[in-house]
Parts: sequence; structure tokens; C-alpha cells
Amino acid sequence: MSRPIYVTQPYLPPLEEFIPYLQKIWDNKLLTNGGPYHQQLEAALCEYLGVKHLALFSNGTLALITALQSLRITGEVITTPYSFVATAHSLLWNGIKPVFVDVDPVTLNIDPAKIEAAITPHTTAIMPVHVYGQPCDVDAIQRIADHYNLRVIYDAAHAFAVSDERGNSILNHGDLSVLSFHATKVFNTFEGGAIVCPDAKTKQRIDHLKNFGFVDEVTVVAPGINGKMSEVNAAFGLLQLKHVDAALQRRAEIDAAYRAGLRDVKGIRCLSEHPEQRTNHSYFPMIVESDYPLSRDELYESLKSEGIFGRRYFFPLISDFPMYRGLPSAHPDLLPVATQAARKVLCLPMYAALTDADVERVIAVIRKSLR
Ligand code: T4K
Repeated sequence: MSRPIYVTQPYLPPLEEFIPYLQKIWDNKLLTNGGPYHQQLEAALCEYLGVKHLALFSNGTLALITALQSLRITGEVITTPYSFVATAHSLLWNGIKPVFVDVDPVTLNIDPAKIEAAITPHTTAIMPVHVYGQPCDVDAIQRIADHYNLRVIYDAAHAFAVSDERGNSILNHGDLSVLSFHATKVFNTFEGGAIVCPDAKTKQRIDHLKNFGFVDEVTVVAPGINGKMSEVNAAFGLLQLKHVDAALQRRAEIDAAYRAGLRDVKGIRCLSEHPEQRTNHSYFPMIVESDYPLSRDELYESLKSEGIFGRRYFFPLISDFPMYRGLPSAHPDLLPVATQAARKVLCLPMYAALTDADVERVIAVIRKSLR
């Protein structure tokens, strides 16, 4: 069998470029607790992403949990079932009740038209996800939040370097946005994450919370956690940043090649492109409709048998996992669009090191079933 192709592969710059960064860490013996690379990466990411303040974390999940803590969110939070489990888990870790709302059939992001009906006297916030890096309808969500005095925390784990239709960073919407820099993400620091916030006061509270609540050697102002990013991860991020534009460019080429190769395939529908928004092509989700000869799961298996390991992100829906399915809002009848998407979406391999031949190989397997 030919070389396996996985849904993603981390972007790794040449190793020799990383050695000088490690040498500095060995020299100064500063391994963590807000060292020089940590500070440099926060500043560099603010500039690159076009955001005012950013707090680095050791992963995106701790960043989500801390984001909720920082705004003292309680009660119920409206969110999407069509995401990675960490979105809803961050609510449970804060003793918050998730309330699931169905998604929009075009973007697969939370459907703003269905949010109002889910608001109760206990609702304090909305946690939407820019799924696959496709921007949510941020204006509609903000209108609802303003009307009902709710906070908005975006799970922007997939949305590194994504802009809205006005060309501004998508991360500047809502009260906070949370990024993931996990190995599988467009921009990775092995493990890592960040909270983007609009003002210095909030950033300071987040910085306290991610360092046990310490303000100085003897003052603890909150029951904080250890969410700090280490110097090795931060150094890797600085190096990664030098390469990220080229990686994003390559992803755009792969996206275009998939779209061209699948355009005339009956029963395969790619999610729509947003020419006015700068997307990051973090995933390549496609919908396997009923007029394709195979079901989504059959196509998934068929690709696997050829050594191509796509993924059914996001199946099962979060609302179908045992710790959520008893919630009234988790009933599949209330989530018809998300339920269908979880049955029909397949994410094809997408990463910068994918060759043109790899892409052709994937397309060929999908086309093979048409004969
Ligand atoms: N919110 C959203 C919307 C998220 O998608 C995520 C994470 C989070 C929050 C939480 O952020 P973090 O706490 O993770 O920073 C992966 C990732 O583990 C997870 O970070 C990500 N979302 C999720 C969508 O995907 P799996 O279970 O699919 O990972 P895994 O290990 O099966 O990896 C997928 C493929 O990637 C493998 O088949 C091979 C390749 N791979 C993976 C790793 C880890 C490599 O080649 N090298 C590697 O080191 O969850």
C-alpha cells in the first residue's frame, strides 16, 4: 500500500532553525513563568493577528476554562453541539450548564436565528465556535448579546488568521476569543493556546488566573490554575510564525485543488467559500449527500482502505456524548441540522506538506466510486 495520508500533519520548520532558540533557553535557564520567549510571542502574535491583547496558555482547553472564569460566567451558556468536545467540557469544568442550539446549514456554525428561543433567566453568555475557521455571523450574535446583556466568548480554536468581511481579525469580536495552538492546528506550538481580549485590565485578570492567582510573591487574588505556556513552546511559536504565511498559502492551493477536482462529482458538496473573508483553510470538510454512490461512512472506510485517513469531524455530536445527552437541549429532534452534518461531513487531509500527487490520490479514490 502507498504511504498513509492522515487528516493532518503538524507543520515543523527545519530542526536546525530551532536549535539557536533552545541554546538561549539552555543559556539563561528560564524555562517557564512568563520568560522572554513568552513575552516576545505574545507581542508578535498581537501584531500578526491584529489584536490588542493576548494571553498565552499551555493549551486551548485551559484557555477556554480560564476565559469563562475571567468573566465570572455562571448559570447557562448557549453553545453549539457541532464542535470538538472541549467546547462544552470547558463549561462543565466551570459548573455551567450547556444549552445546545442548532447550526446554520451553510456555515455549520451556531444559527443566530435559533439563539433567542434558548435564552432563559439563567443565561449569562453565548459560546459560539468558528468551526473549521469559517466565521460565525458575529454581527447577529452581538445584536442578541447586547439586547439580552449576555457575554460572548468565541471558541476560535480553528480561527487563527481569519478575518471578517471588513478585513478585521475575527478574534476582535465578542468579549473574548480563544485560540488553540495544538499540533493539529494551522499554527502550532506543539500544545498551546491563547485568549484574545480587548483591554489591559482583562488581560491582567487572565494572567493572574493562569498563574495560580499570584499577583506578587505573597499575594494571591483568585483560585487560579496553572495554564502557563513554557519557554520551549513559546520559542517554537516564534519560529513557526516566520513560516506561517507560506503554510497558509499552501493550504489555499490545496483547498483550490480539492474544489476543482470535486466540482463535478455528483453527491459531493464542499462548504462555500467566502471570498470577502480571509479564511485559513484549517480543514477541508465536504458533505457526502445521498446521491453519492456511497454513504459518508462507506466513503470514509473506502479512503481508509487506500491508506487515506480522513476524519468525521464532528461525529458524534457533543450533545450525543453521555455527559450531555440527558440535557433537554441535547435531543436530536431539536438539532436536526447538526445531526445531519455529523452524519454527512468528512474532513479530507489538509496540511501544508501535502503534495499535489497526494491531493490527486485522494480525489481519485472519491471519483472511483462514481464508475
Ligand atoms: N475547541 C475546538 C473547536 C477544538 O477543535 C479544540 C481542539 C479545542 C477547543 C481544544 O484545544 P486544545 O486543548 O486541543 O488546544 C484533535 C486535537 O487533539 C484537538 O486539539 C483538536 N481540537 C481536534 C479537532 O483534533 P484528535 O483526537 O482528532 O487528534 P489525533 O491525535 O487523532 O490527531 C489527528 C491526526 O493528526 C492523526 O491522525 C495524525 C495527525 N497528528 C496528530 C498529532 C497529535 C500528527 O501527525 N502528529 C501529532 O502530534 O483531536
